[in-house]
Amino acid sequence: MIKSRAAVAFAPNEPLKIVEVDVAPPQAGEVLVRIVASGVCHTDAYTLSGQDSEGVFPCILGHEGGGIVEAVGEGVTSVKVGDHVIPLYTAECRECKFCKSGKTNLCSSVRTTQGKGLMPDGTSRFSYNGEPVYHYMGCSTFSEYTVLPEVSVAVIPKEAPLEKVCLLGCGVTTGIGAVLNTAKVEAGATVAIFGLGGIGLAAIIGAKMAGASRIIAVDINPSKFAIAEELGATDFVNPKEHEKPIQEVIVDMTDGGVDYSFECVGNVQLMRAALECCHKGWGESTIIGVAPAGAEISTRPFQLVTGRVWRGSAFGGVKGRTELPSYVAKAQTGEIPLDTFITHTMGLERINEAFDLMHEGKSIRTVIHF
Ligand code: NAD
Ligand code: AHE
Ligand code: ZN
Repeated sequence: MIKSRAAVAFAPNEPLKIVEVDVAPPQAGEVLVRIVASGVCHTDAYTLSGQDSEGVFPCILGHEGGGIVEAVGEGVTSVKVGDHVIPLYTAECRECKFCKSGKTNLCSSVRTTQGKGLMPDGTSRFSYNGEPVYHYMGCSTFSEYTVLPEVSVAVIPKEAPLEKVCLLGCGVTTGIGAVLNTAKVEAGATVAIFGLGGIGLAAIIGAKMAGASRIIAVDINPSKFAIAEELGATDFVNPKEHEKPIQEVIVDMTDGGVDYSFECVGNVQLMRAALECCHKGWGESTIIGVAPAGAEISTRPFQLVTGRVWRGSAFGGVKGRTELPSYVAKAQTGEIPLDTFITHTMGLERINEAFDLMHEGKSIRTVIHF
């Protein structure tokens, strides 16, 4: 057992508490990682809000981290002590039906226990005062030390600054990957991006990389438009400034609708708008935002009959162990400008401020340093 400073979510809607938890050693096929830095993603706030059907409390949130391997369990071969890693909430075992399909990044190897806040053997490595504390999304990066399955870490070059490339553990990779891997936006296409947080802004980078001719940035918080423009957005729409439904505004702006849209908020009404602003015959909308458990999407089936396509994307369709090193390389050359996303940095003891800044719309990403 080692001691680890961690931000524990003891119950939904309560501030995280910084306490010293006990961390059990990595078991067979597992690794112990010292977290150097972690971003705070809206999904952490979503789970803390109690709306996640997989939220188990008490737990250690956080899934956008970077760290260094401190110990490995029996039989671990692909990672060694001292390796720099990014934890993966979408594992990549390379052996399951999903990994072998070539059609998805949704590996099934550890997903069932991960959704219950447990390691693959059905137990937790974290405890506090002798009581179990649950894992989160297979990562729990709001802890100085965490334990992960070997298949849930991507090894990256030691030169890459962990306090920046941690953002590739979720938000930045998700937005870029959704555009390039899931939607496969082509050069010259028109794109609308709903929601300009870490995910939507990364989707703008993806659209720019793809050579989109027009990138329409949509947000109800106009303070997000400046960064969107810096990253390549060409048009800016604040739904609050329009009487008409926002899908109609975009259809009017684009001679019948966009080729691709992305919902990066988690609002089911906006998901409908994102689908319905797509062009008849070929427009494709990708849902990235996570809606509350129980929420449902709706539209007239006629929207699909007339050629629009509705898709979804998890972690941008990216297979982490194989593909994250190339994202890190692009961050190293500046092609993925991570600095633009990091609006705030702070120590773990201030982590609740990071959630406040997100809810107030004042941050893109806060990076927590350990
Ligand atoms: P964020 O809070 O940083 O950004 C959300 C943005 O949406 C804000 O700028 C906000 O002003 C804007 N917004 C809110 N309501 C709006 C509306 N009605 N119309 C237009 N804009 C609106 O969040 P984030 O970290 O960028 O995450 C965005 C969503 O993506 C969340 O639902 C998160 O859970 C989800 N997510 C999904 C994946 C995945 O793999 N599918 C990965 C990461 C995050
Ligand atoms: N537990 C949630 C599911 C939330 C969800 O959809 N998560 C995304 C990643 S969000 C990262 O910020 C995802 O990858 N989904 C695919 C998967 O396997 O979880 C709920 O609502 O039940
Ligand atoms: Zn996330």
